[in-house]
Amino acid sequence: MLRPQDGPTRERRSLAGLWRFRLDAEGAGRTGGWWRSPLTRGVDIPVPASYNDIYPDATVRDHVGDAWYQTSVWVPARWAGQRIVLRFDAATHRATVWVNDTEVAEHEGGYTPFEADVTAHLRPNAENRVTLVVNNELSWSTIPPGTIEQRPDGRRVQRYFHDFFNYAGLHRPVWLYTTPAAHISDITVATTFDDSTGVIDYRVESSTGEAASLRVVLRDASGAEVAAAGGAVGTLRVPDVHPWAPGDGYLYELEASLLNTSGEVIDSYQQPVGVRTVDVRGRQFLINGTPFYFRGFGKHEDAAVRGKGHDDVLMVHDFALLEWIGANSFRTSHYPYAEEVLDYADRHGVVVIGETPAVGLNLNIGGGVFNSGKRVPTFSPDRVGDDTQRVHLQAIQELVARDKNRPSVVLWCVANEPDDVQPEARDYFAPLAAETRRLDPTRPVAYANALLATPDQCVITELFDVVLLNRYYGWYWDTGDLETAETALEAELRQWAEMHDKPIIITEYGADTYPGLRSILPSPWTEEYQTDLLDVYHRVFDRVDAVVGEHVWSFADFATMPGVFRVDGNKKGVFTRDRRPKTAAFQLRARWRKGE
Ligand code: GCB
Repeated sequence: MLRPQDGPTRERRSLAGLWRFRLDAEGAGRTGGWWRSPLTRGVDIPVPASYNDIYPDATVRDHVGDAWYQTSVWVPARWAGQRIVLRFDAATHRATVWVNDTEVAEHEGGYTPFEADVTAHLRPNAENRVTLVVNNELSWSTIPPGTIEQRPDGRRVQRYFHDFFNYAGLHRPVWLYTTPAAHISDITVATTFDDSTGVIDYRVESSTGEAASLRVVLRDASGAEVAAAGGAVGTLRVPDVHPWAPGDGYLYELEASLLNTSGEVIDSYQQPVGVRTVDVRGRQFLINGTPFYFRGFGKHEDAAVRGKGHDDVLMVHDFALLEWIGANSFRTSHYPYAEEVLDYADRHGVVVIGETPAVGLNLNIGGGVFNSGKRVPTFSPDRVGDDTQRVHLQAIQELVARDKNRPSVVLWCVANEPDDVQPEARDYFAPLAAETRRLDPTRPVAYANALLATPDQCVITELFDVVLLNRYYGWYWDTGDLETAETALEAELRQWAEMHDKPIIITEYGADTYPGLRSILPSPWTEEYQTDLLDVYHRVFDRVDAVVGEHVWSFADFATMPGVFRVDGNKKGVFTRDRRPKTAAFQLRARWRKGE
């Protein structure tokens, strides 16, 4: 699915702003037809944003069920005769959409875009009503999964197994955009090198099939044409190519044009292209044939008031902090991030591990904390089963479809900390790994492993290309004892390297830290304990060759569901939630920018 863009044949309009909003815990709107008339009894709600924290009202924050959004939009007369598309960059976790009185779209999954051709349902030169009902319930057949508890007073409470707040709503931009009736519908590029020549295989899909002809032109960053070709599928060669590389987000622009029989342009689309390769060789992770070492963080889309609402201000600030601290990469834990974030990473040479929303598929971990005692099976027909797998597969397909052309994305992470000890995990994950590779043969595939599955116990590592480890020695294990942590971590990493000849990226390590809490003695939650723990891990990483990356958990403090292990959220941030540095920020900066 192509993103909306302005151009000679296309126009887009953002529907950001204040919409009408009404909670509907009883589901009355679906039977009562709330899309048919103005939501008069609603309140104002900003789009994009999570709705949970906008009003100081626990019924809004903890709402479970449907929530209605409505706006009206003027469709200009000049759009008559164009194809008009309504696109939601995300609706968390599922939505149904109406334009005026007609249902136009339904979508499952909270972090990937969906759209509908609404040409037949909009009136040009008139106000049109757009209504959406978004539902935030998590169950065994959703990704991420969850369960709903009924309290004695009748309230429904959402439970889930992941460690971040279940924010919901319209987190990302909403667009109305036009294309010509005959239009380009998708573009796929894959890049390699032939010595210093960049080789770009492209495929352009259009609504006309073979009926019209296609032409592609590639321009460099100065706008100069460097290659051109005809046909829907082909190869462009760029002598003395300027590669896309970490720290050097050089992008070419591929212009695809759909031509009618007289050679006139019917539709055109500009697709940025970064020329780079990614390979896993032995224990190395190579970008453009050069070993790459990941320095950075697992992040969240999370901020006060906005929740998971995309905000350009915070996004640019976060990227500026990544640069300040010397990070070269991050993981979109634990869901695909807004496309604006990936655009920025592409343009600035920041490396990304793209993750699906498959988090919490492990009943032996609850809210980020390990359960003690007997193991509980996760994969079974009445828990994480076929329905979950089908939705998981859809989440992978939509993520790859969305981000396949992005040079910044170098690795797909299909799940975070699933139960990878239970034997049934293999049957669950084998088709998912295979399908990810089929959809995108150009990128390695991985999942993030939790400490419950050491290399001798894990049943799915063989299915994947890279070992991603989330490790909390000295925190959840051997709390307060960093000497034991150091020995245990090193022993385990060496075991991984011996048993699986694959690169290892530590995708999480860290300690909750209350800013301003200080201690001379090793004391969890203090700023010193966080820096001491990071030091321990860094010493070990530097001794184990197979480690090709370190992503601290987490970039910034973030909201979680309430819990006795959480003080106003998860405090493992190197920055606070409002992006002030803890002592660890300066320590990481010294390590990651050493020698500059
Ligand atoms: C993990 C999870 C992450 C949690 C973190 C923690 O292993 O992947 O989502 O937030 O631990 O802080 O417990």
